[in-house]
Amino acid sequence: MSTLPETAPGAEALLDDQVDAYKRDGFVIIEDVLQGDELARVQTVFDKAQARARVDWEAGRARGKGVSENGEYYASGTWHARKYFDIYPLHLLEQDDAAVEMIAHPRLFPFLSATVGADVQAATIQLRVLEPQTAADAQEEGGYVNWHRDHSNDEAWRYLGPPLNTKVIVYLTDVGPDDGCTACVPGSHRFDHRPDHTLYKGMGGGENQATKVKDQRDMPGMVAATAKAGSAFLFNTRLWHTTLPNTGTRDRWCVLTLYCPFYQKQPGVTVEAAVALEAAGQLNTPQRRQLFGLEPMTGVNGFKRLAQHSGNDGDDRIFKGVRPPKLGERIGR
Ligand SMILES: O=C(O)CCC(=O)C(=O)O
Repeated sequence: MSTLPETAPGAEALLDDQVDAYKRDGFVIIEDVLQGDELARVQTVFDKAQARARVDWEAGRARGKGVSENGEYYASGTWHARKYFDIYPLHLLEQDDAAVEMIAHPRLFPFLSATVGADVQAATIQLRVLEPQTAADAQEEGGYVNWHRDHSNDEAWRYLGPPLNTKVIVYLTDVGPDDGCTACVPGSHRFDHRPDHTLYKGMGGGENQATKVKDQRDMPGMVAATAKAGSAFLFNTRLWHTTLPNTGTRDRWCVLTLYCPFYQKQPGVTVEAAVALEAAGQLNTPQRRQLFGLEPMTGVNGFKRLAQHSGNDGDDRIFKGVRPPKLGERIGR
């Protein structure tokens, strides 16, 4: 496990700068979240997990279907698609503690806490392999995902408080401008409208690319977020973003984790991972326990999970949707 000091010299000022940039631009890049041996360990287990998932993906693709026969990846809420596939998260996390640490990493946690809130936890965890495409394919279809924003329904949060969600993409391969690079429009999290995905190339389920007249790079104000392996792109999910074509020579590997407040429900795949990691004794720090959804670090759990519900209506925290005035404090009966 990494042992970064809780507050390294200058850490507070750096965090303030990052939060200011995030509010202004809608994203920040944190370099070298994973480095050295820690990065190598995560890359090694990612390679093993992707080799296993790839068999299903290729078999499905050969049959013209994107879903494995036993339905596992589909049923677990992950995806197989034409140009990329996702790995079932536990298949990575169970292999090496460094992968668990990546989700609750001390280089990410202060920022997540300062943006999403002190009760931040992980929602979706997607481990994605994006294949290279030919120049002709890139020309015709663009990158694997079109210009979009993930969420647009957090109006109240836009001006009044932290964003409901921060998404973090940790890259496990170097990503240059032609390697399936994520791109965004700085400040677009504050726009009232969405990007016009009918105009710009880039894949979106079932969309006809032939009618799209503009290249993804024609989007005004766009910047390409090139990154070294181990670095992370963290963004407000209202931010307009896309993925540019991967015309490089190798797969792009990344881990996309959506972070949310503790009161939100986690998807089944994350709960499955949390249960297995808890049984293996790996949720062994307050940060990990919170981020995997077991209990908030503040001690008292103001937002009990269904399994912890006493059956008493006065004990209900989830359905009333109430937040205590101060995290960790009980809500009055
Ligand atoms: O893979 C990427 O570069 C971006 C992924 C994305 O668009 C998303 O998670 O919403």
